[in-house]
Amino acid sequence: MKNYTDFAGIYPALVTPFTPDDKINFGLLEFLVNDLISSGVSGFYVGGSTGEAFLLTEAEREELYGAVADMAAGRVKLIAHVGDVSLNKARRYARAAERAGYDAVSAVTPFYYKFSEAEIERYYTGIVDSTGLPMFIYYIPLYTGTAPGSDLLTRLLSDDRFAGIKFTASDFYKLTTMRRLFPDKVILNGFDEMFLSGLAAGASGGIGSTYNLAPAMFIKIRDLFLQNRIQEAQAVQQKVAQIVDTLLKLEVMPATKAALTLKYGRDFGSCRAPFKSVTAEEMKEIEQKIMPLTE
Ligand code: MN9
Repeated sequence: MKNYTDFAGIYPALVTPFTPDDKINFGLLEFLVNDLISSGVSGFYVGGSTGEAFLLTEAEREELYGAVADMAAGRVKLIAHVGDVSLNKARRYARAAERAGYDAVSAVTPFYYKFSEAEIERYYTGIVDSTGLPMFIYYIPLYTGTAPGSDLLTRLLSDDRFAGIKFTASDFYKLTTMRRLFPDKVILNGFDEMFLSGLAAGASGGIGSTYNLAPAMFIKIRDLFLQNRIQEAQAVQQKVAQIVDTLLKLEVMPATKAALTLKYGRDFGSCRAPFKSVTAEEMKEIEQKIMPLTE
């Protein structure tokens, strides 16, 4: 079995900043990428839920992969999220990521239609057949409405081309089982507010939206966990949970961008419609409740 443990680590699910005229703000993205790399992140998860993948055009999504690869310039690992409801589109995105020099791809399960597990299997094997890149299954039943069972996950992960799972769920029993069955694969925790719990269940790191804003807190939680300093890790995790409380209350995607705008004093823009815009009053709430907690 191929060993993927060098993918362990901390990966911001990169936001996609937009200009006031709704174009990708590549200048600001480069600034963010550089700042996060200097904070010590292990890599980036590009074009995921947080990156508003499904609100980008096909051309924008492919351009984004190439742009982030140029910005990162080999300094950190890169995982491209290539998931789509269409297998053919997902394959095209995967090929674009491979051309851009990515280390791995990842994909949500195909959504909207009630695809059978056989169809989901066809989708994942279809994507991995289209490139030489390893795959991280993006397990996020809350958004896709689909929770591939342990049997399907086991079948997929038994294939050497599967590197692991981006596990965005609180079913830590399942995470524990996958960890036991596949010690050489990498499970990356998805819910930031439960990061430490994910590590305790066997995750080797995480991918998250809040990492854009407070990368050091996640690096610290993982370092403390690895040093068995659990109470100190819990204290940082408690602060993260409070940050996420406010982000969830105000809506995670728009509120995360608004917090970045406050943090850097540069305009990350709104999320694309139909996402809401953050009001001045909500901005104040972010400033008062989130910013003092970030480290
Ligand atoms: O990438 C993110 N999940 C989604 C992972 O965007 C669906 C998380 O970082 C959450 O945004 C965060 C808040 O629930 O944990």
